Amino acid sequence: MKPTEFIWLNGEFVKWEDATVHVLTHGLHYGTGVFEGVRCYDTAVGPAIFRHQEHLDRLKKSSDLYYMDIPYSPEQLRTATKELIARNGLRSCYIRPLVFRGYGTMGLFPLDAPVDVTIAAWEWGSYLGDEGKQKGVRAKVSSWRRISPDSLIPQAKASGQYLNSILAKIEVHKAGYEEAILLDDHGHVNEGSGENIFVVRDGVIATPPQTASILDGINRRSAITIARDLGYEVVERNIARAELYLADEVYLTGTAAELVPVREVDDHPVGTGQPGEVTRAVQAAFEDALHGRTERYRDWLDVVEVPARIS
Ligand code: PPE
Repeated sequence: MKPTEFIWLNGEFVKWEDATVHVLTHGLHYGTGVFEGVRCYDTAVGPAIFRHQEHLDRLKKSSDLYYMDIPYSPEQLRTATKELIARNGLRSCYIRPLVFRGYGTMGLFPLDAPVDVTIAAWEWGSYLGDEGKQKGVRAKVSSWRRISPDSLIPQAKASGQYLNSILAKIEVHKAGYEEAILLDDHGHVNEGSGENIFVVRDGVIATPPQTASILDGINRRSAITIARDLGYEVVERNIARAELYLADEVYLTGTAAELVPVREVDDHPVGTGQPGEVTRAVQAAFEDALHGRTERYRDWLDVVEVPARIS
């Protein structure tokens, strides 16, 4: 991780190394936090945050679902994020807002614990590697099922819920694969450990529906819009595990990962074993949108005003 100068913590810009918490912080013990992963790109109109408002809205919804009142409005967080990027002199970065139960009480009743908020931003390259983005990654179906809606809230981006993704990630990593694919409690294909999933068969793109236990990915939505704008048919439906092996193409989307082709699942090559035509077309248009190169998706960008450097 490449440190920057400042982190925003409860309304103030503090030095990176001073953004610390007490060891008895509630969220550290019970995972009582919600977060976002957001990216900012260096575009022709300046550093621009991709679909910032949607990320702020999801942060608010995740917080509400876990009964945490964020003591700042989405607009205040939006302004703070932009100022953080400018103050750190960043042009492109990954942004991590986190809302968590802080220090003061212990035990499972959390409503008396304070709610702390922090935003960090730093340069973070390709999540699954540059080569993965180009040539595709090798994935394995994890033996861990995606969290069930009977036990947690899959649509919330909550810290504690990520222990599920972490178990899946460790399992496949130890087995020599780059990414995990999780099935849901019905045995349907659900997600990657930190990405939504798309399967292409006979030119039609399919992705698990909102009624599955997916995280409602912002890049999932963008990739659906882009694929439809390119003229592809996109359907939201349940996907059987075997379809991963029979698919012509498979790809993943997420903020950290962006759009990554999957070239193998469980040692079966996907299609030709190389990123296919549909994946390449959607990936190229998606990259253009992220980097602000497409007028049509210009309103997905929240441009950061960078002050002239004072020397
Ligand atoms: N599913 C999960 C479980 C998930 O964590 C993410 C994002 C997605 C789908 C895609 O959502 P979206 O980014 O809105 O398109 N994962 C974040 C955290 C990754 C991490 O390692 O931390 C991310 O990509 O920022």
